[in-house]
Amino acid sequence: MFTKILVANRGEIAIRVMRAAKELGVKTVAVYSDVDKDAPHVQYADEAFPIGPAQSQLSYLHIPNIINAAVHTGAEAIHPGYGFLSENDHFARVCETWGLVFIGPPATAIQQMGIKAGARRLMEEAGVPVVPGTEGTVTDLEDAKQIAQKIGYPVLVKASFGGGGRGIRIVEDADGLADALERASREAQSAFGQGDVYLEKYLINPRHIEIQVLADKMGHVVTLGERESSLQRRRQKLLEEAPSSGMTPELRSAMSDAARRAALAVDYESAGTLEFLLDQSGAFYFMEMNTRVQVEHACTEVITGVDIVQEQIRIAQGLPLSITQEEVNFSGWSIECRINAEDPDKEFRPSPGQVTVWREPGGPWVRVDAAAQEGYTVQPYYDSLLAKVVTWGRDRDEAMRRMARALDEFRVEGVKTTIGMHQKLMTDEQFRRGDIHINFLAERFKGA
Ligand code: MV4
Repeated sequence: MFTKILVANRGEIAIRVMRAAKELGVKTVAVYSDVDKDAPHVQYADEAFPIGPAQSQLSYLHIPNIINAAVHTGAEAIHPGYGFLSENDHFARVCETWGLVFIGPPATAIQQMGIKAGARRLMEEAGVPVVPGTEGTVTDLEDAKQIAQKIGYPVLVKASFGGGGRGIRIVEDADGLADALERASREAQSAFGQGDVYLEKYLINPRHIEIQVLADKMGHVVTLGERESSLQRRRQKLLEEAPSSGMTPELRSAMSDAARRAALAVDYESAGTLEFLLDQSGAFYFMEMNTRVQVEHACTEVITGVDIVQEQIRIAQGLPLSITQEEVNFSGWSIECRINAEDPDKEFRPSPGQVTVWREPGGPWVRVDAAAQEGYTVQPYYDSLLAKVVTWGRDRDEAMRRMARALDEFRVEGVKTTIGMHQKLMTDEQFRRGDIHINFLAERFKGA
């Protein structure tokens, strides 16, 4: 085992990674920006090293400062968490150059999946269903028109370097195509420094279902079932669950097979997630692959008993997966609510400030991954996630009742949070029926 690893992140995920390391007997190094000197993740770590001023660009995203911290503290490996440098193939390579193990996939896999138009082609070649659309990027308006005509409107223009929903445009008819292509490309160029775009058929109210995979250096790939993450608002996921209420054993098996083929096609290692769209006819399509541990990984941990972060650390060391596919068992249901410091009365704008009261829920089958405490100041510089509340139940109904109880116990004062919105959701008839899709939350909470 490693003796010491550095966690290049902050907040709840930094603590989550350190907990995994601690159970494996591995020492941890936290890094912190000026405003995070006394943050919970710093207090949790065995040691801590400063990496610069508050702005992420100058600290948590500043590769030289992070490498310097690892070299100075004698860490052997770096776990990037999610966000920040987690899907930066250049960072993964720099780590290698310095003799540091990047706890994540090979740089080549990050890169291949990061180029969306290329990933589509790769997946198609690997026998993974993709949404009908262009083969590679669009360069010619006439070609684009022909393809759009063939697949049928509405179509989506997507940026090849986008992700998370940035650089996307819906086109209703042929008249809007030229303008959409030009705008999307310009937007992508300025946001990602790369203007390539491609076309896909626009699916109406699909569900968003993702498959968790683990892959080791020996070529073993294990799938841990699906999570449903349709409940999002403006590209921000708010609630996830596992399994999905829209799933059948046959569909799970088909999607898991596709996920396994996808991972093998890019020689994947570590934990990864295949994102699919499931349309109303029951057909599923590859959307993108997240080459990192995700916020909602906890849902899968709760119903499988597999510690996904520990597996990542083991895999990075060259150890085989601790479980085989046959040993993966699913038990019951899990729901995760993201508690963000956001104001529901102000269109969920971030609500930074000092937390004056903080009392976390507890009791049977309630997991709270958080990095706040009384007196903690929510910074405007970073993500607004304060805590994840994950409940387990023998079935979906029990998991939801338990979540309602847990949310009721949660006391946060000083900043506005999404707790109230989640409480409303727990009693929402349509949600309770599992009748959801990616536009459900926007429709349900119009303007609030
Ligand atoms: C789509 C789609 C419908 N049809 N692609 C949004 C995030 C980006 N990574 C891909 N996204 C979408 N791609 C086709 N062909 C709808 C979305 C989408 C979405 C997907 C998953 C979860 C939430 C979403 C919210 C709006 C749009």
